[in-house]
Amino acid sequence: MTAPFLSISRRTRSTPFSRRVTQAGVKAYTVYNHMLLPTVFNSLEDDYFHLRESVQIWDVACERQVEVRGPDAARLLQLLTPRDLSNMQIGQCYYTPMVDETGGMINDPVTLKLADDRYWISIADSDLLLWVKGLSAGTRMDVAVTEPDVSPLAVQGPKAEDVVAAVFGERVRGIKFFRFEPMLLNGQEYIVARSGYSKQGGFEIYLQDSAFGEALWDAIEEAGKPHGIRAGGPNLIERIEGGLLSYGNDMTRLNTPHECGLGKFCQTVDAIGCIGRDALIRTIMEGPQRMIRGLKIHAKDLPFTIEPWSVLTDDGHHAGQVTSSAWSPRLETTVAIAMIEKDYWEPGTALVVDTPSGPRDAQVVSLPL
Ligand code: THG
Repeated sequence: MTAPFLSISRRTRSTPFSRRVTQAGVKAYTVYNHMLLPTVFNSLEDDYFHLRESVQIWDVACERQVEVRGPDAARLLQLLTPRDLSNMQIGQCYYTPMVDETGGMINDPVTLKLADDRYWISIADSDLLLWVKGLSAGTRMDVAVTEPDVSPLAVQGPKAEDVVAAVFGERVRGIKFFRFEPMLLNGQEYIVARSGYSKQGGFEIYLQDSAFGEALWDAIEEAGKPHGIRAGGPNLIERIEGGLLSYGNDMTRLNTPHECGLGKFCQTVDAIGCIGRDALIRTIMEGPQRMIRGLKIHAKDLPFTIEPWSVLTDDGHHAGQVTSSAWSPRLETTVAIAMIEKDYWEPGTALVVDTPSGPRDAQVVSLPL
């Protein structure tokens, strides 16, 4: 059976790097924030090993920025998240669960504080711009909410620091995890952050003018040549092993941040002003009924499906659902992210996954693997 392919049009927005991605031989895309996101270049497994050993350049322009600018910017940001932003410094990135008035996850972006009155919300795949514009208009806050011409380009992998230092200078080595600095290259300003959607280390470079996208790509590729740089993208195997969640896959509006294991990024009681605060405080009192866990599924070559797979106990009780899975060529097992009910979420618990190939034994594990 040949896999279906994606019809690309103007609605599947291209990026400032799309021509370079095509030239690099992209084999598969997904759509993220209505924009193309490359997922495979050689093969998922080959890309995975290369990412862990070398360095890759990723077109993650689909991580769109929602810019909030104006005197009420900090107040509007705190309305969106149960993470306490009161001590956030300029130059910091915060992983920020964002919730609606029921405490349900709306997005899990990285927020950058550029100035006391200016933030970028680097969003996952949901139309956060509309929610933020709606809240800002409805509460009559004094802010401008826009999607600026900003496109992140990620450099990920163990050699990333050498590559980014070769382009932007030795100063990048001093940037701490989840911090950023504005840096100049040929007269253009770029925001250089130590962050990215992999556990292999690296940077995200925020391009602020699409016209310079290919020049930036080329400078990184050139500097990366001695290190064996290749084009890549967020890798399904690597991100499951790393426990990095994918909004829309592993969590939806039906989940609280606590169910998503993001409780450590919430200070709900202190997050005064957060729209979901009352609802979340109620659910914190009850305690989460299910939580994100890793699973090792004892099976190979499981087919691709769209619907989550049911997780059961060996006597057939509902125990949860698998939301992401992939064969790990390193661990030689299928690794998965699953939402597991409270009675079964202890690591080591033996469960059964109802896969499209039939029932398969599985074990709850903690992430990262
Ligand atoms: N970078 C940027 N924007 C993004 C992503 C990104 N927007 C979409 C998506 N990714 C948002 N989701 C995540 C999920 C996990 C992390 C970042 C964004 C992440 N988590 C680390 C972890 O869990 O180990 C560290 C979090 C921390 O300690 O603060 O990096 O990747 N620009």
